[in-house]
Amino acid sequence: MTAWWYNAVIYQIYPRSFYDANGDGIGDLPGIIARLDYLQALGVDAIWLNPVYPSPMRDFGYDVSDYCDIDPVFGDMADMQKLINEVHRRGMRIIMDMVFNHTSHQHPWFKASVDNVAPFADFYIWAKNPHDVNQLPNNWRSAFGGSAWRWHHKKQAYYLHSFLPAQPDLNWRNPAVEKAAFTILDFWLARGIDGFRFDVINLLYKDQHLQNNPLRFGGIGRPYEWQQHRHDRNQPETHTFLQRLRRHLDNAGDILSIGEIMYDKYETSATAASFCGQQDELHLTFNFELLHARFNAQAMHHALQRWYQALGDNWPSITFSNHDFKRQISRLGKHAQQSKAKLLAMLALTVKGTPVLYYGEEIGMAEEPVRKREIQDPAGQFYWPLYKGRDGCRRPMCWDDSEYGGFSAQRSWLPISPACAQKNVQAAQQDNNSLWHSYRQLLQLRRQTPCLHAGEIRLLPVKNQIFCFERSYQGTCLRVMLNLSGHPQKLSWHTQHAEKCLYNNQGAANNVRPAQLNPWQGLIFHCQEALAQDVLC
Ligand code: TEU
Ligand code: CA
Repeated sequence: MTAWWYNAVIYQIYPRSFYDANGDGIGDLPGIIARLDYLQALGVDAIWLNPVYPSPMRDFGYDVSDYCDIDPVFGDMADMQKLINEVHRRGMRIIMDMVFNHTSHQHPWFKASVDNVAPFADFYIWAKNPHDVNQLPNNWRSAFGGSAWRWHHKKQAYYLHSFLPAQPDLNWRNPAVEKAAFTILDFWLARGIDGFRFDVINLLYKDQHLQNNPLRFGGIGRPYEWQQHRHDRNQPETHTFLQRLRRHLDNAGDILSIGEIMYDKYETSATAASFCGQQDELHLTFNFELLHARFNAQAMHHALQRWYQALGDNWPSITFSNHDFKRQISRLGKHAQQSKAKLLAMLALTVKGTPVLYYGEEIGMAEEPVRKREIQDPAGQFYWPLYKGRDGCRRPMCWDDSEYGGFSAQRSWLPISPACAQKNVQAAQQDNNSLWHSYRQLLQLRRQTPCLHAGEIRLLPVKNQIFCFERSYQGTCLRVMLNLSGHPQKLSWHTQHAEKCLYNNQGAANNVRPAQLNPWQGLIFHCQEALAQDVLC
């Protein structure tokens, strides 16, 4: 039996911003339930929710204070159970976010750890410099600014926080932590959850001796990036832990584990791939190299080729957006955004791998930074104006052109984007030429065409800015040709055979053997396997 996620398309929902059912300005679980029919009609197979657990919301849910409940702002356990059931009733799946590197400082474990209550005293990473208590234990830095250490007066020790001081890091060298984590997984599995997205999973283990990270001379960006993260990430123990995690989940059934691997621009997606192991660690990991790749044929080709090579027999995930990065359409340059977005949708949904889409991507929601006084993201508050934070990609979903974007009955937690008046679900559904219709058609085509989700892939050399690849499966061969340029590009296509066009992102699919591709045009053809070798796009 093939695991469910091989041929699935996952849709990421940022729950605060999807749909507000009770009119308090914040999205919630009943809101997601109310929009499941929309997602089913769009044609996605699974949803991934960012954290919805009780939380003081310093990092909007990535600071969990109880892993086995729902924050009242989103609803309650009954709403969650209803959501799980309603998702399943539609033949869809649901993935929860698991934040195991750290908890909230409000979590009872942390409070008990501070008070040295057994068995929690060593649940977190506490340290003291033996020579001088006034000195930080080492030079590690927090991703959200400043030192990664904070002095705790009551405990008379420093604790480690890789993110906010309100997010103390758990001590994974303590076996009781792993045990507690598996109990949490079991809690959600018993309620029908189909998979987990594991937050910054390569950060769980830190160097046992807390050695200083080597500096990175000439580093750019945040001071966090001015050092090599040799001792606060990617420790060998992570791999053996992930093997235990994999066995635990596989024993529980057909459960997906997809890991977020934190790596910087000095590393490649091979780092992310390494946490899939020999198909015995995570099922999938995210590849941010693809997300940051320039929008041209060569860059896409390289990024994908590197990803596939690094993965070997492991299965790829494909993603171009999430809740941490600038929205994809705004990374494509100002010119011809809609045409480029259609092409990128085609790429994401036809290359080999499990696509993970981000809410609003299907209507081309753009990045819209908020004003300084409206900033909610702690990273934006700390680094502004050097870095404006992640609010710009977390604005409420645009459902219609009404005052609050059809998202809520009142002012929302982040302002509704002014662009909602034009770009919204209702308008997109009414316009046959919209990006939304491209997504829907592609999702349908993918579902009906096993070759597009299960097929092997062969990337062809880039020529004339055309990104070209073939998918093959059980005797079927499909050739996808994408013109990633604003110019018409000639095709040197050697076959004499007329071939059936399956999809054309610029109109009807009846254009057999064209001599050229229009600017930003993408086509999918049936090809004959025997011809594959001598075909060059
Ligand atoms: O993100 C990891 C992470 O630190 C970066 O992607 C971060 O968002 C970037 O450096 C910007 O500063 C994960 C979650 O996806 C993110 O939302 C959380 O804030 C973070 O972990 C902490 O849990
Ligand atoms: Ca609400």
